Amino acid sequence: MSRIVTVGAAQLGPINREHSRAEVVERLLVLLRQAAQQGCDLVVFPELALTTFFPRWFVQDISEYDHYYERSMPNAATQPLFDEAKRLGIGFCLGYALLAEDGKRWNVQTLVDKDGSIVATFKKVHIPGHEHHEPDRPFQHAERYYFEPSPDGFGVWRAFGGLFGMMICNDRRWPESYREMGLQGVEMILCGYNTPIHYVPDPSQDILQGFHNSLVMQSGAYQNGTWVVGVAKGGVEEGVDSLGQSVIVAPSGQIVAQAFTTDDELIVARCDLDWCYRYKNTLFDFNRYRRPEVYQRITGQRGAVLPD
Ligand code: CDV
Repeated sequence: MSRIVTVGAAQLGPINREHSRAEVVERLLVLLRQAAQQGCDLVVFPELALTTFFPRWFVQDISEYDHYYERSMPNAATQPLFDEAKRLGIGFCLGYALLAEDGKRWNVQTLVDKDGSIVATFKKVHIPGHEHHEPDRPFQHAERYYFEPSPDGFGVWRAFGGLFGMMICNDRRWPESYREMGLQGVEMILCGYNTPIHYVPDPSQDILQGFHNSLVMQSGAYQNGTWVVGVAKGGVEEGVDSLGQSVIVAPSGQIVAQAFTTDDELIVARCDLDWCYRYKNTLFDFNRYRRPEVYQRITGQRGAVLPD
């Protein structure tokens, strides 16, 4: 038996602050059409795929940056993407900043089915960086100023003939993200990211960015018997160099496709969702082997508590 979902990871190169939504959507359409030509059922775009990664700058009055947020999805700027995807019969997953009606600000990804209907909108759970201006940094990572952490956690939804989950960028570094979805039977996790190469709090990690990127997604895939699709916005954006290396990872933990540029680039893989059960039904048979009764610290405490 096999259930094939052909997925495209549509990596983007830089988006600068002067690029309009229309210009960006035109780039997304090019990638969407390439994906359709290559037989994709679904194409995944990066985190904050409609704008530059604006948390690299701090503004005292947050409303000055309201133009970087969407008020609804779809909207006038993204309707052409929804229309073309529906015409081509291809689903997509799109990351963007959302300013909700109640004034809350979220970093989200929306999963859209082949008929143009919205499957789900996921809000980023782990918000990295800092809350306040840190003038000594060469660039800011003020995501904790611009976004709230999701109170909803990690859902899994039925779509494309399988079980789909989402996470956004920093979420991919945390084993809890994958396991929360693994415990709902996830078969494919979609993850957009923007990862600056230079990690200001500890530059010794700069050279390891690519290694850490694949390390976490490969282990998360394997330990939960799931496909993982990681999609970058890479390249030098407004002077900040960001990681490319978008990947499609099999439930074995093997990388089956990887981007080799840091620009707009589509990578494609035919993913058999039934391959997940080689892992879910054997080594990672959760029901048989997990020991939740001895894992209570995982939800009971946040930071490490050292022994006496
Ligand atoms: N956009 C991100 O979440 N970036 C983080 C950086 C700050 C480390 C990441 O985990 O890649």
